[in-house]
Amino acid sequence: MAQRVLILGGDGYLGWPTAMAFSRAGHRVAVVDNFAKRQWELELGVRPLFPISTLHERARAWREVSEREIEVAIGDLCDYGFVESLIDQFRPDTIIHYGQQPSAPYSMIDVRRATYTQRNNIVGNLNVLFAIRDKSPESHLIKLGTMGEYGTPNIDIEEGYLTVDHNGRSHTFLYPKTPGSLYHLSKVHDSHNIHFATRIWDLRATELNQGVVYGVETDESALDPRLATSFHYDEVFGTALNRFCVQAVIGHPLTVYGKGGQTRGYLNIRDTMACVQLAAANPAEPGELRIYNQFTEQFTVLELAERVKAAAEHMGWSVELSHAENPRKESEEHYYNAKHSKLIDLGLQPRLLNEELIDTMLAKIRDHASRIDPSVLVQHVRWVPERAPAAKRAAAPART
Ligand code: USQ
Repeated sequence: MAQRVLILGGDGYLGWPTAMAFSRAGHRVAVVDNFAKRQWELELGVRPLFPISTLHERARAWREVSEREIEVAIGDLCDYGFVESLIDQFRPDTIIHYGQQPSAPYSMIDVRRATYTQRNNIVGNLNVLFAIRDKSPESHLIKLGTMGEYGTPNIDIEEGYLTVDHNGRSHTFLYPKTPGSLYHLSKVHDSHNIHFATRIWDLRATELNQGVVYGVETDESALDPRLATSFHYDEVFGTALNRFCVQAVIGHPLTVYGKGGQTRGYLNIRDTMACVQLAAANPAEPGELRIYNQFTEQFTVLELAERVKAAAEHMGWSVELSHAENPRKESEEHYYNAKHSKLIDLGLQPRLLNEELIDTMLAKIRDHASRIDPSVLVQHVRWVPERAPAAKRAAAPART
């Protein structure tokens, strides 16, 4: 059934392709953005690999290509008046919330970026929850969470909840979180706020705890260069596999951080489109927070780099791996077993990572190789600031 779908963060890597996918499926779609991502790009001196049109140009191009409309609204989710009137006027059946600062390294640059990330993400999300409560309580919120909320605990990761037996009694809690960056922590706070809103106000919400997304295009973005998605490969906004593919194309050693045993869930950007559509077609009930772990396979970063190296070598390129010093503080060898069956049960048919898929990525990236700026591959964002060498630190006076 056709829905009214409001996409927050509709100018981004996932938001814009999601808008086109829902529009093509016959839904009425509106996108919202404040262009913050374009501002962060300017601030850090990076840009997406493929040339990206303005949001209005993208919407016009979509109209030409598909003969369908994507409505555009510009505004900041931290401005409650804007969010309230938007939701009041559009009365969405489904709200898909991508409108957040999405980079772990960005949140770890300094206190300004850390507080900005948490304020922007948490306040924006709370504004959305209040506006749904007061203006459109039947709307189903689909919130992009992240697998990184769980961290890498030494037990199996369940889909959202954990039942704890304690002193002969039992209770089901949100799964305990041990995230590895201040960005991931902002999403943990969001999860608690959404859980609260479903428990106390009977809102309906689905949280998609998504793994690391890779891929250069979706079925819709491939229709016309003006519909391209904003693919990043720099240290701050690029994700692991996307970065390794760009590095392979220009002969830069693949930057495996530390030992490379860091295991994460991964999924193709086309599967993100499929998962979000499944979540919209199967809304949560009032008072319910559904949580899906949204990834299709898990890899260590070393396995990912080796796969890219093998694919590139079959194309006749020589590729090296560099075990660069890890700029992050994270376990480089650990247990990882995250459940992810609920979206499969709803009908997801995963597109698994194979050599053909990596070849397609490498070929498309090679076509834009002249736009690659090698200087942004390593930007020296560190989780723990480097300390001055001991000799330079003033010696503490000895106790007597
Ligand atoms: N890594 C490398 N070399 C690189 C880049 C990354 O070894 O050049 C490692 C990282 O240290 C980490 C793993 O690869 O262990 C994944 O890093 P990433 O940068 O691909 O992804 P991450 O920072 O975890 O964040 C990304 C998205 C974020 C989303 C998250 C899903 O930027 O928005 O929430 O993936 S998840 O990782 O499951 O939390």
